[in-house]
Amino acid sequence: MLASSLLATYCTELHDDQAHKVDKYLQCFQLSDETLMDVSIRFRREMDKGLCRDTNPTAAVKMLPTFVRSTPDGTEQGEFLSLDLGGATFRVLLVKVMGNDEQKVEMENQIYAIPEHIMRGSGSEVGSIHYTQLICTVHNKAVGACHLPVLYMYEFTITQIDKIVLLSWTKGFRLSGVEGKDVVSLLRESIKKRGDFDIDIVAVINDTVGAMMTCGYDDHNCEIGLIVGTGTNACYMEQMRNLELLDGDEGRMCVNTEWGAFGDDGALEDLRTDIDREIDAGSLNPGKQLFEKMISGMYMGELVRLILVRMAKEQLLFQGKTTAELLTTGSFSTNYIYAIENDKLEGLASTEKVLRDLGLDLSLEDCIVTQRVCQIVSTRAAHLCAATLAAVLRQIRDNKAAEKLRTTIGVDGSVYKNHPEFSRRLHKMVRRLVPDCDVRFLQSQYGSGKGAAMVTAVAYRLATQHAERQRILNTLRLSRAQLLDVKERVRKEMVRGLSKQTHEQASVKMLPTYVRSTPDGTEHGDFLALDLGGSSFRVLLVQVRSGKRHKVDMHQKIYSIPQEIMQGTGEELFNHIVHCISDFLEYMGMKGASLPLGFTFSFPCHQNRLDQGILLKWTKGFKATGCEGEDVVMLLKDAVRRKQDFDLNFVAMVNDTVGTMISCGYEDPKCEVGLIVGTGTNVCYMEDMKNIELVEGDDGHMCVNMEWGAFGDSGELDDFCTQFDHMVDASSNYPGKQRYEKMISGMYLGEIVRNVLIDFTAKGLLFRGKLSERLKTRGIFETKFLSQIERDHLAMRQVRSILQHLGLTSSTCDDSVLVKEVCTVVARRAAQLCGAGLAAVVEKIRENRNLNHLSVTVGVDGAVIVVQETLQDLAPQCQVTFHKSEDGSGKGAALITAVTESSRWPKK
Ligand code: 0WK
Ligand code: 0WK
Ligand code: BGC
Ligand code: BGC
Repeated sequence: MLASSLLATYCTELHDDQAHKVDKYLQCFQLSDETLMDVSIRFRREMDKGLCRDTNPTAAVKMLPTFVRSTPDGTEQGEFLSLDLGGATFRVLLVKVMGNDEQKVEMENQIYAIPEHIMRGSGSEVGSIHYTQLICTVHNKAVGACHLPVLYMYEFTITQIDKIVLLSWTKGFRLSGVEGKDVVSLLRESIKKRGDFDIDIVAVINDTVGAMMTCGYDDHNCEIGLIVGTGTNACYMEQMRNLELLDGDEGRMCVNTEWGAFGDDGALEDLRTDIDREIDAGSLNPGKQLFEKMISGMYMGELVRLILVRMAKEQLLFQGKTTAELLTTGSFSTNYIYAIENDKLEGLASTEKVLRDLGLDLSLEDCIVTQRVCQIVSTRAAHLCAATLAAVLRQIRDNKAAEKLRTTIGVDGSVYKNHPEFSRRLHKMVRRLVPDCDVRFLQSQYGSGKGAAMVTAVAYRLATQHAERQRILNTLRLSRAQLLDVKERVRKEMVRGLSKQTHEQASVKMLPTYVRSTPDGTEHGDFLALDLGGSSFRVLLVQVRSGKRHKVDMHQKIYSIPQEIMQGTGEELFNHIVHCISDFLEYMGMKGASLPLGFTFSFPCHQNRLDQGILLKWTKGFKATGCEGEDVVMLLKDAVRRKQDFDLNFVAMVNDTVGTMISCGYEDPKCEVGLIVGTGTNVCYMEDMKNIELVEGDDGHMCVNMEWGAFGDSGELDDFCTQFDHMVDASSNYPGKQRYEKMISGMYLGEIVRNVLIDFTAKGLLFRGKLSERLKTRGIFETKFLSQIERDHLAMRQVRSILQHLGLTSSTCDDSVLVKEVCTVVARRAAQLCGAGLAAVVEKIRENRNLNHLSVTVGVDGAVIVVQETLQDLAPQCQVTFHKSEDGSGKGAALITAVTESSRWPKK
């Protein structure tokens, strides 16, 4: 034994000489940062090939989907049996997961060695009987014959979470009759053959996934799993949109990279040394798992042995002598390396012991050289692992479009755990290769068994949560029968609104507008138009030219209506309106001009003639006092008089739906319906005079402003109203009013979504049950977010940035998918309800005219939705074209003024 004092004196300079000699000899094993960066870039390319549907079949790195779509969030719970077939051992575990406040995991397990003859025997007989025997002992001891979800993990292709086809054996395994087979049914068969217990195999995962999930339970940032043990491999949470092998773009799924096969297509040929080729040639699977053979524990010791043999043969070691032991494959175990590299002096002592046990006659130099060889081989392994890990980290960073990525890697495996320097070297090189990633390495304390239990617990949690979410969302999903029912009910209310007898009680008021036809192109002149909509006030100069020059030119200015004006006194509101008109006339240099004026006023008004409108009630955000029951034309004129700044030649007042219909009718004479879906919603259409009992005369047509926003105010929609509709109504300006509008229009959709999100969060179905203060704020989830999020091509990360804007900074990718689903469901219901109402309208027009087939155009305005699909389905005999109004209804108001001026219609 070399005395330690002796060692100390000799070491330093002797050590450096020998080390230098070895460094020179093993230059090809020492990879520069540039080379490692290049390996990282090559691996990233391989990842893309594996993810891509076309190149996957030929890709060396298979990027296998795992069907694990989410990591633990701490609410998981249940009892599970876990089977963990790892590199070196087989474990059977009983895992108890206590979620929520307790948040702890209790485990009982037993570890079994896997005899060589089992590893190399035939799969069906030997393997399964052996395992089932072991399972039985744990199972019966723990729980007796009850059904417990079982986890089983190895490297194979997963087609669904419990159907597993083994791609190829790796490491020391070579059982016959298993590759290409579904290992779950093999296990089920063996258990059935035994017949003394039964287990319910719920999920099968790879050990990297187990490691990620095990660590994910304690650190929710964990989205990568790394194994450096007998074999090596990594998995990570990839964006579904990059997983071309599977359908669906939303959310994430864990991908098992199977990076052990990196290089099997020659991608590492320039870096593999002769020693690597010798290892591969002598392995169970030549040409396969080439990257693994440069890194993992099954091969590291052998790499060192082959180098020592070569150096001995080249007289660089052991005075050129070798021994039968040294020449024996596998005689230099990787465990030796852990001891040899323990620390300089102790390590040297271990080196001496290992080499003496190999029958070698040796010197201090030989020990120092051997120690250096171990260092070089294990350092290369750590650095190569860092290079491929860096590629995975960059992929995740780019997926998140994050400046700086902060993430956690769950690690397991005997090399990472037992090698004294491996983890430090790995961390250091990762930091050097991806300095913009803040990476935490979390060593798995309990092996993948716990993680495997997590997968099932998470799968159960996801399934339970999904079922609960769908149960709630189903209350917002309408069937065709329900939509047909809505159509019938709207139709019934239309008839009640038109009839003198039932008009008062009808919720849909069917207000006559005194607009008797659509423009015919003869309109001509300059007009002033005012357009008080839902979200803004416009003043327009509209120049209508008839004949050949048939066109409309417009100059307009848009003014906002501050909340305090909307909800102040009527006088303040109309003063504000007059102030804007004055500003516009100033801006247009038309102060002295007195042009005929048309006023679009988008609120329910009873009209007895075109230039008068009694406001029935305010809707949307308006609440100005002293207006309801008043003639708003008079209120405007009073305000003009108060201002004494200009005069108005008031001609017509129309609802915005009428303005929109007329505006679109100017381009498309078939436009006989006006639809607004904006802050509020409403429809008008050309009705037969004979059906409008409130107005004298049966000839011809008149446009009727349905004010359909109020449909449901007499309970017609109660059986469709959800808890969320009731919440929105209760906190609105007019509880119990405008019920249909509150299920369709822009002022309310965001609020419905916000209330659903709050309910989901309160039930722990979203945002991990953590509600942000901002989300509690009424109106914070604007409807514009809904339409943005709903937009198909909007990537999840944009959804996330909207959620971040709402103070939901810790929302996950899954949360974004769910928020998008809620937006889609709420928007779709609004579109369908609107479509059902419109189907009632166009069907009425068709029946009014005894037509089998009606072709009609609907002029549309407002910032929200399209309803084609439902309308086509519920009114198949009507061919409806939607004409988006580009110029707003102000133009319509001007055209009506023009028609009135040309006294083509009676004012009343
Ligand atoms: C412990 C895990 C097991 C994994 C093993 C890898 O529980 O699933 O396969 O680590 O390390 P090895 O046993 O190959 O060193
Ligand atoms: C633009 C029209 C206006 C109408 C508005 C509705 O010119 O008359 O009231 O659309 O959309 P909102 O402003 O409510 O989104
Ligand atoms: C297998 C992987 C496994 C890794 C670590 C490799 O040989 O192919 O599926 O994750 O070893 O155990
Ligand atoms: C009003 C209607 C208007 C609609 C669209 C509703 O709140 O009652 O008059 O047409 O909003 O702006």
